[in-house]
Amino acid sequence: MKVLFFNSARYLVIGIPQGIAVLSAILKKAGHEVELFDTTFLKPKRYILDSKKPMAGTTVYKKTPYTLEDLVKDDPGVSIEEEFQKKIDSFKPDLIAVSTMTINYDFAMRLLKRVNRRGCPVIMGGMHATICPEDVIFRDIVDMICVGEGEESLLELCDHMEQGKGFTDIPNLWVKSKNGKIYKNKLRPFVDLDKLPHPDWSIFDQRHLYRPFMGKVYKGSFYTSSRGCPGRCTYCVNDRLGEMFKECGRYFRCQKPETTAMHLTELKKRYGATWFKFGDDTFLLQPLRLLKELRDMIKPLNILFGCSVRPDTITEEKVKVLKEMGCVAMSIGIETGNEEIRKKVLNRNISDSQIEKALKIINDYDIRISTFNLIGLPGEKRENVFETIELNRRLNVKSANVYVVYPYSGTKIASTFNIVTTKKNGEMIPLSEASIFHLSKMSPREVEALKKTFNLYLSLPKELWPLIKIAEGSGAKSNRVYKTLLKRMEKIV
Ligand code: B12
Ligand code: SF4
Repeated sequence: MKVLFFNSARYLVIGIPQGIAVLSAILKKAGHEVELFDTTFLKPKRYILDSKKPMAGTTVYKKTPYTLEDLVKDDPGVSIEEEFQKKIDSFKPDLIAVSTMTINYDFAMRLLKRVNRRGCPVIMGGMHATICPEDVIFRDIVDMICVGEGEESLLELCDHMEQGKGFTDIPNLWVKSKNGKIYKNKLRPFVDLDKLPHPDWSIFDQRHLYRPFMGKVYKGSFYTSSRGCPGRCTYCVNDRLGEMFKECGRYFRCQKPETTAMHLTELKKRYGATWFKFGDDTFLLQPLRLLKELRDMIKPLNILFGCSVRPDTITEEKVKVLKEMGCVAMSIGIETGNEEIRKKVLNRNISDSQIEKALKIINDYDIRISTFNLIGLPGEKRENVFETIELNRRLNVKSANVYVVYPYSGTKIASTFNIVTTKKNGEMIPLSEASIFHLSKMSPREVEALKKTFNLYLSLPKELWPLIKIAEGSGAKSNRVYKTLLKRMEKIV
């Protein structure tokens, strides 16, 4: 069977999607032929860098000897649909296997509609198909979807298709028959994470491995050693997923240290990867005992890595073990500096003092911290955003990611506030326009202005705050002031 994976990423949003990497490895191992159509490095004709409204607030990083833009500067602008058509015509796939998060879904659908698939069926999997299966299966272009994990289901589907067997009853798949009937099959138990093969990075453009860190460039990408999160934060899909998959096994599971170590060793050997970002939702949920075993196994590899953590999982012992293992960066969700909003609105039962204690430990071990912050939260006022800024300042945070909360389908926030995230034409309201949901007590304009200037308020001395206030505006003077302040901020980083 010939399977064409389709990664519908935005231009230059790099990082190897682990879903495709693992599924490709499984199919190849079983003798199927795999190719990839990936939009990450296809420079759209008439592409203007930075012309789009940003999704996140401005952050600045240490300069590296070369940038991702340098790596793509000689690439010609292309018509993405023509490239897709060429790929279909040359490879002649028996199945197109699409993987998307919600954010990439519309783009994938648009492209699929514009090409002639020569009758090739389409299966869609990934976070969007999992969380919104009803919406996806009713699209004409989609023949099947995978709800949840795809390792066993996609392999079974390909085997059945190749052998000419029926495939309407494969667990985790919803299948549309020729007469339009939809078979919604039961869910299967979670896969055994220790039986997974090494992720297949070979089908990807190797520029995905570009990893700048603190002024140097390394090679590497994502690796996930656990799946699931027991948290029930109201803005996160895990709240819904935990419920959906409760009969499939323990929702949070982790790989044995020897499996993780074996895969990292192989990825270093095959692709020269020395910098990994663990994609685990909350890396330190793993017990100390397992972390110590992992440390002992991967220390000789001499790799550097980053991971995402929740403040309430931080202990000095765990951070020490991670440091010894090669941890150089941690992303940590503060979300808001207002404890009441954090606890009541976001359902994160984490106090300011827990956050402060956690960050102090991480700082003490000289691990670079980047915080995740949300603004535009339900009921939030301007002064609450400043509580978030002040908390980050108190903790001496140098790198803060700030997003306007987006009420994804399937999250508690979306259901509580009856939010529909699609426009009349069926396409999704982009992330960069999240402020129009108007959940906070601020105007969308003010939320956008604070997103833009959050890091200026965080990094620059308070004497400059009146100027930053001017930079919040959108006129010519505000833009001039904004650019000057941005330059000041770049000097500090
Ligand atoms: C790593 C990661 C990233 C990375 C890398 C993305 C990439 N290229 O893969 C980066 C940092 C770039 C990223 C960015 C963002 N991310 Co992110 N990310 C993750 C994370 C932590 C892990 C994903 C992962 O690799 N999982 C492991 C693999 C094995 O699982 P999987 O992809 O789901 O694949 C399995 C199944 O879904 C299925 N499957 C997948 N594809 C297919 C295809 C077929 C055909 C079949 C049959 C099956 C199948 O089989 C796979 C194996 O079981 C998830 C959290 C999570 N738990 O999933 C969030 C997550 C996917 N991200 C999320 C979000 C919101 C974002 C951002 C929008 C954040 C932001 N505000 O900027 C950006 C968007 C970037 C962009 N512009 O495209 C949300 C998505 C919500 C949604 N409704 O889509 C998640 C779920 C986080 C969360 N808890 O809310 N992200
Ligand atoms: S802790 Fe993070 S991954 Fe877990 S539910 Fe909350 S936001 Fe989602």
